[in-house]
Amino acid sequence: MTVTATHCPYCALQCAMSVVAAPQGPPTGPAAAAPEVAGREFPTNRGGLCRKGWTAAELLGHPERLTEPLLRSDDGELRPVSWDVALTRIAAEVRTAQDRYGKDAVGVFGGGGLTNEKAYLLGKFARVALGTSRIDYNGRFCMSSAAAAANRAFGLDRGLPFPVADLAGADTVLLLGSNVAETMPPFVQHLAGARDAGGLIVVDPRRSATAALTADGAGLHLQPAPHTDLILLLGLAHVVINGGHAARGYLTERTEGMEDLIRSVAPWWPERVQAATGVPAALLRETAARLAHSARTGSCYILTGRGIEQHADGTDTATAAINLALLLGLPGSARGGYGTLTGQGNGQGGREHGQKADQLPGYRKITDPAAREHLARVWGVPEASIPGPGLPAVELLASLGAPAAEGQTGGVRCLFVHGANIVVSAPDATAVRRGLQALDFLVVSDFFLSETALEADLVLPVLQWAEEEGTMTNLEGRVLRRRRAVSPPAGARSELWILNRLAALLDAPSAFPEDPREVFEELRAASAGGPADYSGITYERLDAGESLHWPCPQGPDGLPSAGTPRLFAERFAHADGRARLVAVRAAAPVRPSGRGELVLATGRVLEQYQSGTQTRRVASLSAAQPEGRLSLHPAAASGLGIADGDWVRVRRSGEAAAARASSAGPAVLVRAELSLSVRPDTVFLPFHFPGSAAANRVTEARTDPISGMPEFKTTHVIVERAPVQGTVFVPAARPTLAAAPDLQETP
Ligand SMILES: Nc1nc2c(c(=O)[nH]1)N[C@H]1C(S)=C(S)[C@@H](COP(=O)(O)OP(=O)(O)OC[C@H]3O[C@@H](n4cnc5c(=O)[nH]c(N)nc54)[C@H](O)[C@@H]3O)O[C@H]1N2
Ligand SMILES: Nc1nc2c(c(=O)[nH]1)N[C@H]1C(S)=C(S)[C@@H](COP(=O)(O)OP(=O)(O)OC[C@H]3O[C@@H](n4cnc5c(=O)[nH]c(N)nc54)[C@H](O)[C@@H]3O)O[C@H]1N2
Ligand code: SF4
Ligand SMILES: [Mo]
Repeated sequence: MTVTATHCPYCALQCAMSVVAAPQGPPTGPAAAAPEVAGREFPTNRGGLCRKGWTAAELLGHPERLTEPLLRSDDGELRPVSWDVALTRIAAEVRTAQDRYGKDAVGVFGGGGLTNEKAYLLGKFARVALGTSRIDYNGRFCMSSAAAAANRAFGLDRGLPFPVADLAGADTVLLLGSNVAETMPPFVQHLAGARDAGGLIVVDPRRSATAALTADGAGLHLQPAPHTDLILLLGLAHVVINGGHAARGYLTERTEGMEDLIRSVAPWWPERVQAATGVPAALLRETAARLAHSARTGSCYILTGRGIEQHADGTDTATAAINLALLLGLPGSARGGYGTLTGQGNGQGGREHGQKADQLPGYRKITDPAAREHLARVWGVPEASIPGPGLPAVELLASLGAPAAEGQTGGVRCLFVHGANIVVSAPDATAVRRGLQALDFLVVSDFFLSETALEADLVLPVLQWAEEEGTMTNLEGRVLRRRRAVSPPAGARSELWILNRLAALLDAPSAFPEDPREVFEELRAASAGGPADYSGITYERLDAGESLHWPCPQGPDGLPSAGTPRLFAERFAHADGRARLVAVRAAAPVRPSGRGELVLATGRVLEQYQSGTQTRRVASLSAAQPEGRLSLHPAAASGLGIADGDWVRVRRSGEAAAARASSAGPAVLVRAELSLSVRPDTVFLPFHFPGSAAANRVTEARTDPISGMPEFKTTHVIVERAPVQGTVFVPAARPTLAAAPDLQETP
């Protein structure tokens, strides 16, 4: 057996694991023992893994694994074809679409799970081989609000500007809209210090597993009405300022914008905040006092998750959290800090190397002339040939298949999807599926037949985590090596190989190496001098076990830096070195009308990951969470005549649906689970399940004007009892060459 040191395929904690596998052989075949994983010592997980990590080896050699390209034939079925046929067909479709409608008729949708090498080459492929501006990725649904807020406050966005292990010394941690106990279980050990000191403060409308960690004197749970965090944060800032707890010296020395900030929080005294959020004024005061005391005498951190970021005002809400941290003097100090908990495995690296519509590698802006010149040099192409900014994900998806007159650019007509399952995970998913069906050609690269792949004209089988080499950048901005532990099945190909072949067929004017190490060498040069500078990082240094956080420049003396575990100690990244307090204002909260309306919040459960393509195929995980269930408070349920286990229909409430009649999706049909963990005015549904259980059938494509983040966390809905007929759809059902059957309601 061989033992390979690598990291988990799933989330941004990137827990270290060893894969134990039979040497060289493919993981299938009766003779070879199935690969296994074990936790490995590492600062983020300290040997621990969660249930998803422990069972990750089941993805290797899985019977549903794709091993041949599949092309939709005239009868509508997906049928195996050779790689030659597949690639030649793609090149022809790209040429046809671009000749007819212009370069931007071809689009690319990437993912935050791709390695740095794949993300980088995909961005280059779009700009250089396709010449299109139309590229964006699922990180838009994930980190874009927190990123936009950090960029405007600090001049730089690295999720955690400090190593996770620093939290060990914290006596107070304010965790806003993050459920780490289910979304990053090994992370909980880093909260032990704060819990012991009674200082874990969780803000979540639900009594989540993480909120429950505050029990028995370990801390406080603030349970605001959904989508009122901005007001809550303005209220906390109000109390800190009025109580004389603002870090005056720090603010004068290191920040700009205090005057405006004071004015913006003045209208939010605790009793008014209580009326808007439901959080008692006394609890607000207690929280502010605790934070202020800890910031002065101990160690205090403020961390945010998707619960406050995935809103149509997510950038402003994340900004309000940063403002509070700055008021307390935390960012860049030895007394604590602020950070956001990045979600996807390479959610950090994936947002740095050019998959984003407005971005070039190294976290450079695509509109910056110097950045364009630099990339033009690295790529060996004229600067003018690099397209300008494209469309953020929701707009890109809204443009799919939009008609255009001959010779004019309309919407995207031909789309490449790499590492996202948008039929399940994008807002207003019914409209997204319609958009995919309106395309002239859809190419999906995946290793399983995801719900999005089921819509494709061509599916390309690619490599998964333990079959490939590359790098990932975790939630701390630490660059890690992903290593090949097993041989891929014959027939599957790496995405680097695919992009290399397609670039050649499209006569691309630059090289597209297929060797990950070579791609990383190019990425080093491409990122050099940018905010996310990787030029001092090499596979050799990573393989030697060095811990390297970006920025890690190659110094002028030729000596690489030791990386930057902690940012902002001396200065922030704005030209003048100072952070910006950006005054933000809250709109009046929109409460459910009371006419049977409830607020739907969506999110995650421990055993399922994202759209579920992977975890729904792991037996023990899908046994633990076989279907999406709607958490409903017993008081709300009895008013609606709903009992535990009843089937319920969830649809957008009348007004919202009528206003957007064209996009009003069909209802969600799931079973209700009565639970005291949700407020009586709120229901919760995980988004991991497809078909009639898909939460995103009812979410709307309403976005934050700054970040383009969709409003995933609040949708006003009507919930009714719904007798259903037909077999219960078991998501892990196989074979999967047919679409998941929708449940039918009895007439
Ligand atoms: N098991 C599992 N783990 C995962 C993932 C997964 O799919 N499954 N995905 C990974 C990824 S990509 C991400 S982005 C992270 C996400 O990790 P988290 O941010 O922890 O996950 P969510 O469940 O989306 O949301 C967190 C909490 O926000 C709360 N919430 C909802 N609305 C509001 C609100 O208005 N205000 C406040 N304060 N809270 C609210 C929800 O009740 C929920 O408990 O998880 C990563 N880890
Ligand atoms: N309602 C609601 N919707 C949400 C959210 C929410 O909280 N509520 N959260 C949002 C968030 S934070 C996120 S991150 C998104 C995630 O949503 P998705 O983008 O759908 O994420 P995944 O399910 O991880 O999809 C990744 C797909 O790519 C495949 N894949 C994995 N690795 C690779 C690779 O290396 N190459 C290729 N080609 N394919 C690969 C997987 O098999 C899977 O089919 O969902 C968003 N949608
Ligand atoms: S916490 Fe995240 S990285 Fe760690 S084992 Fe679980 S899914 Fe994998
Ligand atoms: Mo995410």
